[in-house]
Formats: sequence, C-alpha cells, structure tokens
Amino acid sequence: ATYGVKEYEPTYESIYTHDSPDWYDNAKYGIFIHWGVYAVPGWGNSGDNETYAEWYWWNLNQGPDTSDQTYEHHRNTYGPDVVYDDFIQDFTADEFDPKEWVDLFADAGANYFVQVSKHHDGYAIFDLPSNVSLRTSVAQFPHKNLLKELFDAAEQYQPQLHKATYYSLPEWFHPDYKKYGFSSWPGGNATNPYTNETLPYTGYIPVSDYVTDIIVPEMNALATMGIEIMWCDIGGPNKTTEFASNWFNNLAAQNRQALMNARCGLPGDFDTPEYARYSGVQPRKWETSQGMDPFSYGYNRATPASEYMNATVIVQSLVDIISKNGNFLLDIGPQANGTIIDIEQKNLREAGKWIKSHAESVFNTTYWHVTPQEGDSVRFTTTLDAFYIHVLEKPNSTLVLNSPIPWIEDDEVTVVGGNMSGTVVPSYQAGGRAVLNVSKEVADADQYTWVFKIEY
Ligand code: FUL
Repeated sequence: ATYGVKEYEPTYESIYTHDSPDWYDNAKYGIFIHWGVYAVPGWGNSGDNETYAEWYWWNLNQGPDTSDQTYEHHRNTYGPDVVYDDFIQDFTADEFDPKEWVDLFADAGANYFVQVSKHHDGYAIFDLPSNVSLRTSVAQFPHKNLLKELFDAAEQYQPQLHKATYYSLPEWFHPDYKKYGFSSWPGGNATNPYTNETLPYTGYIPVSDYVTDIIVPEMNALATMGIEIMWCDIGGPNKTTEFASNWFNNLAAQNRQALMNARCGLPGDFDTPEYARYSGVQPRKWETSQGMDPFSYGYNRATPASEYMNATVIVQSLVDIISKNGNFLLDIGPQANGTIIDIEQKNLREAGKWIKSHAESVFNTTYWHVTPQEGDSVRFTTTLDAFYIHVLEKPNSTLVLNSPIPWIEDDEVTVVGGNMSGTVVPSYQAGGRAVLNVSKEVADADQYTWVFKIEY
C-alpha cells in the first residue's frame, strides 16, 4: 500500500489519523517470543505460585520476605555473589537457528511474530548507537544482532509472515530512568539483594533525558529494521505524543505504516489483555497474549512439559478469540542457547496442521455479531461468501445449536477440513434452532474443533 508522506504533530488528534494496516485483522494468529538474559536462570516458581520467569531480576530483588521464592532459589542455585548481569555471559545463543524458528512459525500456521527486543532488564537483542546504550547483545556477549538474524531469516516467508517487536519503554534499573517520571517503577541503580551493595549496570551510557535519548532512538532503530507492529510495554505518562509522532514521521518518511498496541501511552490500534480474554464480541480490535507455559512468557525450567498448552487448547482458543474480534498472540520462551523446547515445537506443529486445513474459516474472516450463549461450545466466523460454525467438542449425530441460523434453510451445509472436507451435512431449522445431522464418519474425521460451512 502507499500511505503517502504525512507530517504528524505531537498531539493525540494528529497521531490518531495514522492508517492502521489492514493485514493485522486478517492475520489472526501470531507467535510471541520472550527471549533474553532472563532465559539463563529461566525460573519463576511452579504450580499455583508461578510468576513470570522474565521477571527474575525484579523478583530476586524483592528479598526473602515474599511468597515468591526467587531470592532463595538464586542463593541455593548460584550463591549470593552471582548477580543478574553475570548471566549475560551465559546467554550463549549458540544453538540459535533463526531459520528453524521461522520454519516453526510457518508450520504453526502463524502469520506474524512479535519478538521481545528489550524487556524490563534493559538488555536489547539488536544494535544501538553507542551514545544510546551498550547494553545489547551486539556490544556485550554473545556479540550478535539476534533480532536482525531472525528478521533476515523471515525474509523467506515474505510477505506472509509479518515481523514485529515487543519493546519495554522503562528499564527497572536504568540509572537515568527515574527522570522519566513513571511513578510505579521508581528507578535507580540495582543492588545485590544479599549484600545491598550497588551494582554497575552493564553497558550503561549516561543520558540526560530518558525519553529523548533512549526511547526515541531505540524505537527509531526498530522502525529502521522494518517492524510492522510497535508492541510497547508499560507506556508511561511522559512525552508520549512527542516520541509517538516522531516515530510515525520516521515511518512516513519510509512510506510505511505500522500498528501500535495500546501500551505505548496512547490508545493505539488494539487492546492487549494478558492471560485473559473477553467473553463476548468487542467492537474495538483486541489481541490476547499468553505463554504456552501456564503462567510465564519467558522460559521457566520449573514447569513440567505436561503443563504446556496442547494442540486442543491452542486451536480452541484461537477459534474462540477470533469469533470475538480478537487476535491470538501465543508466546514461547526459548532457552538461553536458542533452542525452543520440544513440547512447544510439537504442540505448535500439531495445532498448525489443523489451522492450515481449516484456514478458510479462520483467516480473513470476521466475527458474527451474535455471541453464543454462555457454555455453548460453538463459535461463528463469517466472510462475504460464507458463514462458519465451529464446534468445540465432538458433535453428536444430532447437533442442535442454540442460535437460529436462518440461512440453513436454503443453503447447503458442508464440512470444512479433515478427511471428510466438502461432505454435505443434512441440516434444517426447528423451533428457532439450527440442527445438523452429523454422521459418525464426519465426527470421526476431525479433532480439536469441527467446522461446518454455509455458502451464501
Ligand atoms: C507485561 C510484562 O511485564 C510481562 O513480562 C510480559 O512481557 C507481558 C507481555 O507484558 O507487561
């Protein structure tokens, strides 16, 4: 598309006029990747007490008197002299094969990925100017531009696989961050929680203004790398319209547009519920994210393989979310050496087979305005040509839907996906309900979710 060169002013009104690229609504399914130094300890409690493993450093610094056990875990595993930045040298990425990663995303049936470029620990996995930060995977170990390697590998899948980055605006322990004025994270230097001694911040470059000297150049560096979504985190109250207008001007100069999520300090293009989703249709676009791990985005070695989200849950979640105008951003947490654990790969690929063979009912669809009754295991999507009924459990021979579907009278209902794809399913309407006669062969021919289509 041609977006034309526009000049954005640092006001909400001006920024609102940016065009939100329409690929995003159609893409439905993305892979989120939390991969950084936190993958080295890769730990965040287990069971009901699990916390986000990418918060390791923060949790460690909470000290002994909390329900979180990171402080004890760290002392028992590494000893009190090992500090968070010591983990940088173990973030080896030596098994990182970006081509394997993008092949996996493609096999999963995803249409975009959102790679964490810098999390709250401030360690960026891309290159930055030396007057901004040397706390990067390029200036520090493993001395590689990991984000660029991943984006280069994704070239093979263009234009299908859209590239995006998560970017944390604040850094917990950036010595100059407190000037940013974001009150819930006071900022200040990191300390060793066992000794209280102040620690150096590896790769720190002093700046006078956290927004102008860090956020703006870092966001612009990401824009230059061709990102299609600026997936901010923890957008603060400070100078938002200044950095956002600067960023959109940077894109406009390249004749490009990108989406912005709702966490840059502006309403943005879509909302981002976390480990949560809406129970009904939301007219404003939304995207839910969550890990395949039960409660962590980053790799958590305390989680047993059996706890990871399986193909059934992936497929059913995707269908549920898209039927309500959402996108599904499903997160993986690679290990420090760059491997994606087997259970994540296996489950993503299994779900991917289903997603691909039912693609017409998932991608480029929109929601139907009727939300199924609470507890009904049925969801709907539509296109200009067809209406899709998704059944989230194996149908009985007489499948009665609680919703009337008027078209069922006149048009043929057929199976989508699986070995019986295209088979006609005798259907009718009775007492304000749609009824489908699903043969045993049809029910046996699919798994996870059964899809039926009515062509208009
Ligand atoms: C949150 C972060 O604090 C989490 O660690 C994670 O990155 C999630 C997607 O956003 O706000």
